[in-house]
Amino acid sequence: MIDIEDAARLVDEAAVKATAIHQLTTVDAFSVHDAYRIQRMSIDRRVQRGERRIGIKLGFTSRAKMMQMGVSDLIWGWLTDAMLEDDGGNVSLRRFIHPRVEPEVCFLTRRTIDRPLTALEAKDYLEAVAPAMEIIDSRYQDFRFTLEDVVADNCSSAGLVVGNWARNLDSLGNAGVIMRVDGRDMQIGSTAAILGHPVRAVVEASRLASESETALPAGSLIMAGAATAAHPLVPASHVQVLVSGVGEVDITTRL
Ligand code: OOG
Ligand code: MG
Repeated sequence: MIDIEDAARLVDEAAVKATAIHQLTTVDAFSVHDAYRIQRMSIDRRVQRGERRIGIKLGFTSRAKMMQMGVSDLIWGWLTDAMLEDDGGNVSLRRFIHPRVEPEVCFLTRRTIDRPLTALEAKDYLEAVAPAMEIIDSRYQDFRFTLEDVVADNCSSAGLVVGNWARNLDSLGNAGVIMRVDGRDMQIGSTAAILGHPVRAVVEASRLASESETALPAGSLIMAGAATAAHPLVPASHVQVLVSGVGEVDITTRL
């Protein structure tokens, strides 16, 4: 049987040291439920080091991502303040193993979410939306994992960049999304790829959080999941994510 505490230490240390580890499931099979226990314990370790939880992320909310990674269940993980990078900033890639970048949208909540919400209700719980990038960095060798592995590894969550907040959520249902690297459009999609409408990510977040008896305080961030496949993030590049009607966000990278 897997030792939850050992597993949490392994994924946490891999992140801290930016050194890949073998998939946990190759040693011991474990359930998705146990994977979330490992995830929670690994986040507790971060909190003990002084990091603060700032919200949650959803993963595999689009077909493009499910196909890219071969995993088809919705997953969720935690975001902490240490993961935040500045919009327009210069991001050092030293703290990552093999980072990838994804075009996303990020929601800011305005009321505590402590029960499952319907799509109609969800909008009332939201303050604003912003164009965003997620930097994912699986702690597993070759960026390969099973559903249980990736959940235990906090869903590859490693960094996020959030652009300016927009109050108008109306144009969000089918907004064009472009991820541009050094001026070239590497990924093109639509926010409709995110569960049909990104607000559904908030519905799913409310369901998943309630199932695990977690309340999301007002002012939390919810990353809706990538609208397209992820792209490798390499040093000395300029990455932009443009979401029509919402705005854009960009970073440059260095070693
Ligand atoms: C897992 C995280 C997936 C998304 O936006 O779908 C994710 C991974 O692909 O490593 O963040
Ligand atoms: Mg993501």
